Amino acid sequence: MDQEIPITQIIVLATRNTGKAREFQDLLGPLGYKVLTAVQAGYDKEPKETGKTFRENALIKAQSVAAHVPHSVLADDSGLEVEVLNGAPGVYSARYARLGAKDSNNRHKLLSVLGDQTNRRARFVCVLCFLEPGKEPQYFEGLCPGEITKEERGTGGFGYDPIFIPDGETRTFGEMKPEEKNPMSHRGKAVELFAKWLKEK
Ligand code: ITT
Repeated sequence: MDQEIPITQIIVLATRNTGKAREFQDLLGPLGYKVLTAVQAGYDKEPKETGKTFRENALIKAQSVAAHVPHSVLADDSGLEVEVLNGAPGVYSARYARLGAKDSNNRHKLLSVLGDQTNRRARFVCVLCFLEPGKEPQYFEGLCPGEITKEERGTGGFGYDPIFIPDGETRTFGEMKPEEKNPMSHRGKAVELFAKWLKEK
């Protein structure tokens, strides 16, 4: 039962993105931590992501939740950087089509901006910020390079998954099962570093 779990064993996720939350449950559950979303921990506000870097935004999100819960908090700021677009949409990935856009709007916008462009190189970036009460923030970063497709393929995952093929694969993330995507994704790699740090501390 929740009451029996020491407070240090609980990690609160500072995200309102259900796709991310699902992946964190899969990735962190096996490490023995009880993972709660901010909403489950009793906090349901969303901070303004005013940072210019993934790191700044991850810290903003972690601090906003940490101020309201007595647990360790993990925030994720992530996005897609496209080479011919000089790294766009980057930190604006969630609001590429417009503020409050649906994932499908963002994907359609990217496919139409790229058109027949032959250089379709891109990479996913994930920066995690872990905040323990009274301690300095810790950051962990993961990258996943790949290519943008010309059309959507698959319905798995979230965000840009149906139009992203990671290097070394022929299928999009949208065509993969979570257990296939997670170990090679930007988030999976960042969590791997985080898990190593947790084990060593
Ligand atoms: P929170 O801030 O509440 O965590 P968010 O969706 O606004 O949710 P971000 O600001 O970090 O989060 O935006 C990340 C966007 O980048 C996300 O909405 C997706 O469009 C995209 N993205 C990040 N990781 C992804 C992944 O694993 N697969 C597909 N798209 C991803």
